This record gives sequence, C-alpha cells and structure tokens, in this order.
Amino acid sequence: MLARVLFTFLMFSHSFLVYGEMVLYEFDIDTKLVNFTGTTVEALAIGDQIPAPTIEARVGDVLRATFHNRLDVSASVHWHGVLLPDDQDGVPFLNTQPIAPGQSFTFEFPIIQTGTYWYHSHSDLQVQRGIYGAIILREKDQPPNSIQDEIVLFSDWTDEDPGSVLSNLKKDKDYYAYKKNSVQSWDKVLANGGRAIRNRFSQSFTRMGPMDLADIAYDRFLANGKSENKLIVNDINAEQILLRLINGSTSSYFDVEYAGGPMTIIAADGQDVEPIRVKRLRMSTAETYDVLVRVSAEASVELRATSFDGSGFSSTFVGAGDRVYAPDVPAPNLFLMEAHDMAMGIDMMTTPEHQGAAEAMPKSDDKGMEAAMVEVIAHMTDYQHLVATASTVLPIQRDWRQIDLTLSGNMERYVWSFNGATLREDDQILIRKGENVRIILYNSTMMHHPLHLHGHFFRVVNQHGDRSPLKHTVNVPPMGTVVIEFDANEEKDWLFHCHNQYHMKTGMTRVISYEETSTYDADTARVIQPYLRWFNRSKLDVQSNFLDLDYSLSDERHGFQLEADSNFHDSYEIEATYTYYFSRFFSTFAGVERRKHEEQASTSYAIAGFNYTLPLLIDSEWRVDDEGEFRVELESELQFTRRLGFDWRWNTDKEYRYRLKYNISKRWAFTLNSDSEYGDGVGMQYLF
Ligand SMILES: [Cu+2]
Repeated sequence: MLARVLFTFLMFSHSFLVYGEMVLYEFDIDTKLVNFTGTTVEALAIGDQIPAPTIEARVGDVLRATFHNRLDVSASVHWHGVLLPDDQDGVPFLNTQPIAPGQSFTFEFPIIQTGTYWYHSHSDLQVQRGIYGAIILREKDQPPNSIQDEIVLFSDWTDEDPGSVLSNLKKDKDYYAYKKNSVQSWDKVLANGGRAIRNRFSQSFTRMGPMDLADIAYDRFLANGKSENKLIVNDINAEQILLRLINGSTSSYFDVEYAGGPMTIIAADGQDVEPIRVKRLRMSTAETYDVLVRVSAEASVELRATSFDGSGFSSTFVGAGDRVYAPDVPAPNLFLMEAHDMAMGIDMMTTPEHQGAAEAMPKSDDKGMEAAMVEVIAHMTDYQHLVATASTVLPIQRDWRQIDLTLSGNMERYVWSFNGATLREDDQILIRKGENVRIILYNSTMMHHPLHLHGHFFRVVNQHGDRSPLKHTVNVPPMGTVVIEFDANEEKDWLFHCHNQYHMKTGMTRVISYEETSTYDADTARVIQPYLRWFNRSKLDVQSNFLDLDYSLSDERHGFQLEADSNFHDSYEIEATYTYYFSRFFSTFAGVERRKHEEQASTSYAIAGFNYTLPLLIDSEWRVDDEGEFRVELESELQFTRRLGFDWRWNTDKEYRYRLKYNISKRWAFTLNSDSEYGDGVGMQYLF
C-alpha cells in the first residue's frame, strides 16, 4: 500500500505566513522474498521495495508518513540526518515507541532543510535485511530548468540472517575473514617483505593486533537494490547530471569512482560545500554526497562503488550506448599499513596522482567554484578538502563543554564501546541547551568507525577553520583523532553511535541528554541494545588420544567457562570458572577444578587468578589453588596460512599442549596434537 497525496495548507513559520503542503505517504513494513545470489531468502521491505520508496518533500512542507507493521516483530523508522522534533526521531524506547506487530505509526514533522538523506529501521539488525530508503528534501521553489538528479543508494547484502552473523563474529572474530580469504596469516606477511614483517611484530608487540577493514563477508553489494543498476539520462543534450550518493549499508565503506572523469562534490551529508573534484571518493557507512558527473549521449558510463576491503562492488551505468568501465580498485594492502598511515587515512595501494585540470569540465560562472576546481583529488578518504559554503563557527561567548571519547573495543570477543564501557554500563552524556559542545574522538581500535549524531549537525574541525564542514556522520580511522563541535540547540535525548550496525548493537552507543529536559530512563538501555546479551562459543576436539571441550558463555563484562578433557580411561580434568573482564588485556577469574591422573585418586581444588595479555599477543594465566599451589600458564596461536594454524600452551607445572590445525571449513579442522598428559594423537576440531 503506497499513497502520496499533497494538500496545500497555510502554515505559520517563524511568524511569517507561508504556503506549504502536507505531504502524505503510507507504507507497509513486511517481509519480502528476494533473490540476489541465486538463492531465495526472506528479506524485510517497506512498500514491498528494497530500497524502500523514495520520500520527497520541500522546505515548508509538513511530512506525514504512516507505517503499518505487518511483521511479527516490532519495527521502527529513523530519519537519518533530518532535523525534527525529538519524539519523531524513531529510536525505539528513546524517542519514539517501537511500532508493535500489527500496529501503525504516523510521523509528522515540518521540513526545515534541503539535501540528500535516508531513512531506515533502528530496530535489531533490520537495516541489513532491507529496511532503508532515500529521503530527498528540496528547496521550496526549485528552478524549473534545474539539473536532472538521480539517487544512487549503496548497500550490502548477505543471505545469512544478520543475528547469526553476529553470533558467528562472537565465536571467532576471523569467522568471515576465512570466507573472504582475508585471513592475515604469516605467509602473506612474509610475502610482503621486510616492512610487513616489521609492522606485524610492532603490532603484536604493542598488542594492537593486525588492522582490520571489514568484519563480514557480504554476498553482494547493491546500488538501488541491484548489483548492476542503470540510470537513464533524460535530456540527450545534457552535459551533466546530479547523483545523490547514499551509503545505506550496514557495515561497509565504499570507494566510489566514475568512469566519465572526476566527480564534482557539491554537498556532503545534505549540506552544501564548495565544489571540489575527486577521482575516487571514500564513503563511510551512513554518509551521503551529492556529486555532479558528466554524461555523454553515446556512452553508458559506469559509477562503481567498491567495498574498501576489495571484496566486491556494485555498478551503476549512467546513460545509453557503449559501456565505459571504471577501473578496478585494488584492495588496500593491510600488511604494509602502519598505525600512522591508518590515522592519516593513507591508502597504501593508491599513490596520489594529481591530474590537474586535465579534463575540460563545463565552465561555470561561479568564481569560488573555479578556484576550488583547479585540482583533482585522486582519492578522498577524509574531510580535509571539504569547505563549508559559509562560516560554521559556533556562537561566541557561550559556555563550552568538552567531551573526550575513546573509541574502544575488544576484537577478540567482539565487544565495542566508548571509554571501555558499553551503553548499558555508561549510558548518558549530559549537556545543556545553549552550550557549544566539542567532542574529541580518539580511536584506539584497529577498525574504522562511522559515528553518527542524531538531531544535530556538527562541524568536523579541519584545516579550513571557520569553514569546517557540517556533517551528521564522521569516520574516525584506526588510531586517529577527530574533533567535532555542535550547537546544543535541542532538547531531550539523542543517540550518538557507531553506524556500523554490528558495532552499535554490541555497545558502541551513547545517549546525549539535555540535562533539563531529558526523559531518558536508564532501564531502557538494555532494551535499546538487544544484542548486549549472552553469546556462547564452543570448541570440541575429538582426537585419538583424548577429547577436549571448551565452552564459554559471556556478555561484554562477564563470562562462564567450562573446560574439560579426558582420555575416557584413567585421566580427566574439568575446570569451571567465572571471569570478569576489566579490559581487552586484563580479566580475573575464580572457580573449581577436578582432576584425575592415571592410577591416582581424583582431587578437587578451588582456583582463582587473573589473565593478562602479554606483548606478542601471548595470553598469560596466573592462578593459585586452595592448597597454595601457584601456576603460570602461557598460551598463544599462530596462523601460518589461511588454512594452517598452530596453537600452544605451556605452564610452570611443565604441562604442555601443541596443536597443528588444518581448516577444511571455518568450523571444521583436521588436527595433530601433542600433550604432556595424553601423548600424541590426531583428530578433528569443531567450532560451534
Ligand atoms: Cu564501529
């Protein structure tokens, strides 16, 4: 069910009487069968479309959009980048009640801005399943001969249920690296030579671990819901058209390149910027850019969006005629990237090649545009080139509030956080209306994070000072620092979070609350983050000499472990512990152990101690039992090739275990082992 009706009505705006229209939309949210890969699976859709139908309105209009939830789970709609009253923002339990199964909700808010935005579900991982669409807000009086504009909405798709994607990441951070063949094994380090070897040693010595670009192996990358998308140019005499690029993915960054010459960026996140020309543009998750591209009457020109881990791309062909293809974007070489390069956003595979004004672009009368367009940026991966069209300096003579946020995470356990705490551990950031707020974002992890603030635009402080650009989403590169500033001109509560849905849902989220008007209830933190729950991780080794089971159940802070091994003859060892995780590197535990060795009688102990990660990423366990026996155990693993790995453990009781492992799939491996208790053997390992 889809309806768009316009009513003209009188509206009071800033005490002026203006004509506006009531723009009405009405959609169902329902399941939809899709086939992107050759396999039919159930997706989620608004208005039976993926992406959802485009919503359009003009400044001065009132948008009234009704959604009927036909699903058997609750749903929600958030208006990403749109300025609106707090209760229309669509974050379930925080701003707007979730739309319960079988229920409907009508949003209604005035349109007070122009630009390219998008809307999407803020419930569970429904964005990954298809609930996203474009919203285009236009000038009240758009000139009649204005340029043709087209939406290109990028997204990522997996046939797998996103909930099980997250469970798999909780079992093993490299779960999808295996599938993508991007396991950062030593054979690849060695193949990349001395610098890669030095990087790997320095990364493991400082316990950072290797850099990582994308956690998930996607089956397809889409543009407007297709791997290959076509746009028609309406006017054969047109020299250029406007593309409204939207990264509506769940966790992907794209390098976007147009085969018909540089793209001219004229807006970022819906806000106008001084025009700049770029050959290749990196778009972080949830960002939008408006770009002008040249079109030809004879050619069908490719706009290619390549996932920045190099795992795939979508194509959009603009115009009709012979195809002109965009170049392949080589995957970045992670082995040659040092922390400094990452923080600076330098991409080791693409050496900048400044082309000057090699290609003749249609001439413009705008002087500012002329000046800024002399140069072509080979690959724009940060915000240094963006210049706002007017000063964005915040009102002077107001109080400043500075907030320091470290982007933190535990890649091993797949927990993401700010300042080491997830949303339910540290939920609110309090501000006051009328302040200038500065947030200093420092990324201590080895991944990029696209951070999004609801309900406000912030300045991304760059080399252009007063003219630093306004955005609603900003990438913070690994080990990098980004400063954002905004005018605290709202009320109540607004979400601030990583827009990688898997990071947001596992804890990298805060609520920014206006002290005087906040209605936030701390008990809802848990409801906002349904994935801050218990995840299990199990490994079973069936071997000729003994059987070994490792089981753990943990949330972001607590864990229960069971470790058992036995030869089913005369020896066994069972250990059950509770662990409290203080940080990525330090945890404490207490529990019981029962063991029996050959002819001896079985004995039981109470045990307690701590785990600490040593340089070179060696895990150490320091423990004492109730008889005062002290033991240190060291343990680590090495990945030689994508399939071949080795793990070892050794302790001060002179017990050891070595295991060579050959993976035949992510979950199954052949093993060879040598154990001080059980001798040598062969077997199979299963991860579940
Ligand atoms: Cu993130």
